[in-house]
Amino acid sequence: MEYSNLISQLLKGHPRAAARLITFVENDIEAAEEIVNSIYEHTGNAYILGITGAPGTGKSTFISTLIKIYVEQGKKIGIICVDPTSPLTGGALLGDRIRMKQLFSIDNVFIRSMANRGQLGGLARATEDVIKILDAYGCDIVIVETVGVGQSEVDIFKSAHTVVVLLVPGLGDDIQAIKSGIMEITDIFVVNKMDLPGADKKIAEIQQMLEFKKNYKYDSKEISEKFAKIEQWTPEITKVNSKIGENFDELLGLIKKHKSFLEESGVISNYLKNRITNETIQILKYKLTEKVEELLNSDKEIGKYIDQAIKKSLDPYSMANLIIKMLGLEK
Ligand SMILES: Nc1nc2c(ncn2[C@@H]2O[C@H](COP(=O)(O)OP(=O)(O)OP(=O)(O)O)[C@@H](O)[C@H]2O)c(=O)[nH]1
Ligand SMILES: [Mg+2]
Repeated sequence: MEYSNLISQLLKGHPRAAARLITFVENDIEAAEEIVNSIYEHTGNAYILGITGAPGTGKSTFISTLIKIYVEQGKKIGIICVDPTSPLTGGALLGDRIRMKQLFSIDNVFIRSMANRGQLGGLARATEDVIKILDAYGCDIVIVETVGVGQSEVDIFKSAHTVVVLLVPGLGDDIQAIKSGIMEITDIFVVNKMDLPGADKKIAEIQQMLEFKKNYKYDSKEISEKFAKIEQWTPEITKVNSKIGENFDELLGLIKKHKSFLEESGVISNYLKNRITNETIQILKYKLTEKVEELLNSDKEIGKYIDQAIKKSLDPYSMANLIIKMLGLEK
């Protein structure tokens, strides 16, 4: 098999093999398929932390401090910086990467940036594959960092065991900046920059927001089934100073508490079910779209439908239903 050499190096913990395999899964879905097929049985050991926050809330500083503590504990860490808004790997992320790499030895910390450069099957699919590679590589913890915007993040965070959202003292703009879908899957709110005035006020604002949300968020059956964890877990709120590592003991305690909750409540099995379902949907969306596009470009029958649609004797919904029938997918 084409990738077997690289995969055996990956499983032995060679960072260059990890880097190369990641490039393959980002750029080539057939490669992704082959690679994931081979490494899948070696995954499932990493704890996945999703971290988000509006620009400037201190994500990079926070993550650096977190990595430092985990590395001191002897853990191997993978960091995936996802920027769904940037057409290219952003300068800021790249700067962070260089700074972080200077801070840590390459053996224990693996950092990778991903941006939305037309990845096949979407960013969530690619991120999920990169998580698997870092898992098989032997990372104890994989941190997925994103900026606080967009639906793709909600999809990305469906892979995370624990979702941490950073906010800062001051006006509530940062709360506004986080999409409501993210709020609903947040396990721990962290008010960063606790050294600045207003940290406790921000904590009170978050509490208030959660109270307000509690009244309607569980009404949505779809959401509660998708994220059963939110029914049983009340999001924790804490404050830290990422610059000097103040109050990180408490934060780490909360992450541990959430991990124990997942395991002891049995919600972990629901999490796994959701994660696998979500991932499969991402892959299917890509594969089915590809199949349909193939059909649209090659099949004469469909050419006729398109002509009919132009003449207004067939509408696009009816045409889509006909295509579903042609694919043998009708109920
Ligand atoms: N006072 C104070 N400043 C902090 C703290 N954490 C981070 N900062 C500062 O806040 C600024 C932004 O921090 P970053 O870590 O770059 O924030 P970020 O969220 O990664 O920013 P983007 O990558 O641009 O989205 C920097 O000047 C940090 O030094 C903190 O706990 N207290
Ligand atoms: Mg940053």
